[in-house]
Amino acid sequence: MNSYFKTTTLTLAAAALSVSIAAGAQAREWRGWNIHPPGYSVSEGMEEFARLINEKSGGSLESKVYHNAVLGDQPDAIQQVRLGGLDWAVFNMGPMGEVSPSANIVSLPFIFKSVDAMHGIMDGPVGERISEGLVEAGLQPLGWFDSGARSFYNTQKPINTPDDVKGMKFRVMSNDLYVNMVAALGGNATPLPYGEVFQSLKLGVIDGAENNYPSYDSSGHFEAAKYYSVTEHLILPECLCMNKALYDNLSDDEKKIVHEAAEASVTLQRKLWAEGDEKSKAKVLAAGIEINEIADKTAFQDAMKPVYEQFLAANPDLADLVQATLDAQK
Ligand code: BDP
Repeated sequence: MNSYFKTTTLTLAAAALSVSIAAGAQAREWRGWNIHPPGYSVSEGMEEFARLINEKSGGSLESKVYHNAVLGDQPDAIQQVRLGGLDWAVFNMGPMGEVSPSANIVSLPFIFKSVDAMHGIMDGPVGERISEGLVEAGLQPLGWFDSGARSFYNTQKPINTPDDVKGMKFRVMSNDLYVNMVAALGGNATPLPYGEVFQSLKLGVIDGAENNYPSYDSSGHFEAAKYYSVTEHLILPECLCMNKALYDNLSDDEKKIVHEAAEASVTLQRKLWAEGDEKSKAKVLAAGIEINEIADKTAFQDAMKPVYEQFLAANPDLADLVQATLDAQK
């Protein structure tokens, strides 16, 4: 080997090494937290986000989804994404109320008349204020996923009126508003991690819980609690979001990639959500679940008055936002 060739080869090898080191250093894997199993609409949407980030950046950004809450329970994961221990996630807006008071607007029972109304609100000025609150809490929202409407289910009987809830014990997500919500119906609520609900239903530690059809299905809760009563008391969006500092440090091109990936993943998730909602309802019905519709929900809505009053007394600065949300649906 002549010396010119040798030097050139060495130089090229060194250059290749430094490129790969640089790429390696840049492409620190962004860990995405997910509570759901693979195949669930949220999981598919997140996979799409990660795939597009990797693809559009040509590998200079790298992202991966960790399903089934293997990186921790939701309230902890929210703290982790705020602090940068985790990089991104899809969080239900329920437990987000604990880190940002304005996020709690969506957790006021019956505040949205329909999923469409919720979308309209989240895409408008109220959604903007909620996003600002999350940004202040260290979370950069990138898009809103669907999670339909939540209803009560239990091991004992159909719920038709608030009276039927009296004395029953329900699991709720981590948020005081939900404890107050169940109390206002005469029941008891206990916040429990999602992963503990099935066993708690089986053991009779709780009588019921509340969720949408796809989660009632994928969690297997329908096998333990066969009475599903369509109260639709909460219509909660879910937030595709990332650590704010991580987002702020991205270049404009990288931010563009992140936003494009988020937009595509939201579109996919919402489509899969609509399909999955129907499929799960059909599946639990076929499994022998008893579903009761509640034609007139007025009694449930009226019972929520003290929940609103308590919330507004504790958060007087959010009164205009609550009013704007209600007015926008008149
Ligand atoms: C599901 C949400 C998930 C929640 C879960 C729960 O998608 O984020 O953690 O409900 O009830 O519908 O905890």
